[in-house]
Amino acid sequence: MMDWTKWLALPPLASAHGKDVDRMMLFIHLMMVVLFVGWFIYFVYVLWRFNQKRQPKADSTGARSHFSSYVEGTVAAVEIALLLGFAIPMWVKLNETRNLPKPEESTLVRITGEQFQWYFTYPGNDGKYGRQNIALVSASNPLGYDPDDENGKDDFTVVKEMHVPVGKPVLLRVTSKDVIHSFKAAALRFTLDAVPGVANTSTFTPTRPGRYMITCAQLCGVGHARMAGILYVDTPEQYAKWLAEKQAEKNKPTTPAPAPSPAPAT
Ligand SMILES: [Cu+2]
Repeated sequence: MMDWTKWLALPPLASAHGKDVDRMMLFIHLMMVVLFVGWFIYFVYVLWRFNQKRQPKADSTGARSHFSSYVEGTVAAVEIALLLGFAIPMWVKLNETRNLPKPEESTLVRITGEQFQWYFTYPGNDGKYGRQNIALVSASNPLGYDPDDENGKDDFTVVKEMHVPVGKPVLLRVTSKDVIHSFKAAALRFTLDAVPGVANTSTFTPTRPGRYMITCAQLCGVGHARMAGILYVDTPEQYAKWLAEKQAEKNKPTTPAPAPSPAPAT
């Protein structure tokens, strides 16, 4: 079957839920085409019917038949049908997106927006994040993670590039350090606002390995346009390799070794 959503010339689709988004956009565009063509035909008809030759004198009485009432009734009926048949199922669908996958079965990523870049924080092998404390925020600890928290020992943060494995739900928590940003990955048909003081959660499942553009979808200042990043949808092997690299970087001592800590449980 022909895939009509190709007509929209959107970026190649790379998420499981994206098909529904594309179908909705196609449907909205088709309805706009109907409205545009319909009104255009009516406009041309009015130019012809009421030009000076056919209608030399203004008619102050107006419509005498019930025709216009029938038209109005029909328009109202169509709108009610659209509301019941289109909008309400959409709201139900929207509600379904609030059913988040289990953290144990997902790739966890915390995304933090800042003028003008994205931070991506991963919980490491234990799947648990360390505590955050605003008093700890500094140039070397931009997100204020508590270095003494055991859960945070294997956490790591990267900027501008995000990696996720293909085929596994990604569970996101998106927030901002300063102004309102919006995390957007067009190929995944995914956008989620990053609001300071609010932790927005949502999910998507990437379906195609590749590199995709991340942008900020909320005008947030002079550097808004360069607040871009790259989303790498990796094969499970690539992702495991990347994770291992990041973990090794994290464990490399950069300062004199701190007091010995218990060996990480495996
Ligand atoms: Cu922004």
